Amino acid sequence: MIELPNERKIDIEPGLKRMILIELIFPVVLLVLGIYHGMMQVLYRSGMIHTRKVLGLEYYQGLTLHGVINAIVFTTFFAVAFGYAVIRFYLERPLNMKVAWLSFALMIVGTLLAAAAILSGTSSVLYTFYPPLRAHPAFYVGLTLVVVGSWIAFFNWMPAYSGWKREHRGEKVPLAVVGIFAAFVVWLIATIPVAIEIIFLLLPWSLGWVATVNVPLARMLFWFFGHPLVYFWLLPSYVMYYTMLPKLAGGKLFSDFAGRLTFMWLVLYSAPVGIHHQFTEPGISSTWKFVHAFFTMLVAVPSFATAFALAASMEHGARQNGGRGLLGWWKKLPYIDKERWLFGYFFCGLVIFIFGGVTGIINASYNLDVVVHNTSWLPAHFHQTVAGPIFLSYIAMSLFLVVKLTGKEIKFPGWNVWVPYIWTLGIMIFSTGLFIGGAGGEPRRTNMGLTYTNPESPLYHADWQAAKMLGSIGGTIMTLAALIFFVVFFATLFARSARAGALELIVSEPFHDENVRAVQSFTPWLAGAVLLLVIAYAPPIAQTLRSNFPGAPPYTPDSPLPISAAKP
Ligand code: HAS
Repeated sequence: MIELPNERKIDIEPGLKRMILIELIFPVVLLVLGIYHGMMQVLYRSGMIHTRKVLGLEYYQGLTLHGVINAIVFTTFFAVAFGYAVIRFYLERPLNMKVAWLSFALMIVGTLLAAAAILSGTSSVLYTFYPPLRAHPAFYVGLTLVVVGSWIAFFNWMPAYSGWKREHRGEKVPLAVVGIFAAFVVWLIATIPVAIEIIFLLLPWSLGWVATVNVPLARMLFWFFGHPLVYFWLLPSYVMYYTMLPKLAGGKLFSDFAGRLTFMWLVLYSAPVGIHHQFTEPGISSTWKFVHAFFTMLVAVPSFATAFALAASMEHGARQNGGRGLLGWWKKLPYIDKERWLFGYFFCGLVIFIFGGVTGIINASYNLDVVVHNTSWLPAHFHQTVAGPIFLSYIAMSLFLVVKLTGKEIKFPGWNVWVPYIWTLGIMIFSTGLFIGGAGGEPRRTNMGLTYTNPESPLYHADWQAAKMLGSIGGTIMTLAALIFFVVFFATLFARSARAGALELIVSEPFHDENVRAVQSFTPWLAGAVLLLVIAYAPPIAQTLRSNFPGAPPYTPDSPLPISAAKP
């Protein structure tokens, strides 16, 4: 691989290098299983697989594994590993390795506990673990350990951050570090309510200490976590986009301020929006649904700003590469380039995100959401977000860091450059199918797939069949792209090192290096976030606590539902 100008490398402690590598490789290994179960979903829903058992797993069990591995384990491990790389690289200060290994151990033990609970068939509760679906206590304890482990990693970076600030008074903290801190501030805000949900509601219920659970309260606490969670996923991708994409395109970051504002804005607005997942939930008044819908529109603003800032940065790069004319410069970007292969992954993620973003705005509009809520429209939206920019940038950066840290050469570089394009083709076809089906009322999760596709069944829906087929074709293409990626990743991993490994990141210089003090400190944004959270959540939580909902006993989704019972 040739080196890009301004690529900087530093030698890091062998222990830290080893830990970052394991934190990158372990979730990619699990991802093989996660992607496999994604493929099984589309085949099952299309009616091509005529059994509810896949690899010995029931439908909801496989879906739980798919969601938990891809959306929770892979993302959290990557965010921590990438966080370590960014903090160590930019702040150039040693980190406490004992604390780092403690965080690592908790995350690994937590993952194994949750995996064992899912594989035992006792915890098919999906990645949202909504009650009245009840999991084995090991599932909740496992997820809690993963979260606590990631908190400890974040706390470990704080002394390095404050030490750097002390030594560099008056200087701006590097943009990438601000982005990683924003991600983990959002994560901390998000995980406190879900910790309360697990410790006070789900765990005692799962242990049998109480017979029923307060479902509306549990769901509200879950979405208090669930929406900031998506910005926790997005922020590391934005760090890559703002700090690496411009350089890969051949130019500079159009505006440093745009990046800082985006990160701070997401700290402010990521959390007071969770009720937009609950527009159809009884027991929450329309006032609070409106307040959360309003804040949701505000949380989309930095992504619009990002779209313009990144397009301008790419234009700058393309013009440096000789691009001319109003639109002619688009031809001068390194779309298929074995040296700047990261560009293709980042660019494809952005293209997918245009559609994921637009459909997010649709979901945020109450009247439109009631049409698509709980239909297959939703997985289409979230695959164009979490499986678009996030997945592509995370797998790309995992490969990039493995290559740099081990000093290996990428195997099959000619295949590697096509992965993001094949994935994009697949995801666009897949999502189109799911959008069409969802607009026609096709449910998002169902183990009744066979009956929907069987013309003999009273539940047969002729108008969903084309949509299901599109979903399966797209899903198969996505799996093909993932397979190629796995071949490249593991072949590279097992290859011989070509040189000594070092920590390297691509660093874009700013074109406009604005010095706006308002975006240089977390404190006012964090204070604003707490205030908005109190405004947005105190009244609806009080409302839910006052309401007299009966508690719910547990329900197991994979308990056999006789097909005949579905006859009208
Ligand atoms: Fe969402 C549901 C609203 C963003 C993930 N979302 C979900 C769920 C997930 C998810 C997982 O209001 C399902 C949860 C479940 O299981 O039930 N979402 C939004 C809004 C945004 C948004 C307003 N979502 C995300 C992101 C996610 C994510 C990001 C993952 C990381 N979402 C909702 C709502 C629901 C929902 C409702 C609940 C619905 C229901 O009924 O349950 C916004 O943040 C989106 C803003 C984004 C943009 C796009 C900017 C575009 C960019 C690309 C520029 C491209 C360039 C390339 C430069 C405005 C930055 C140019 C190239 C060319 C070729 C032109």
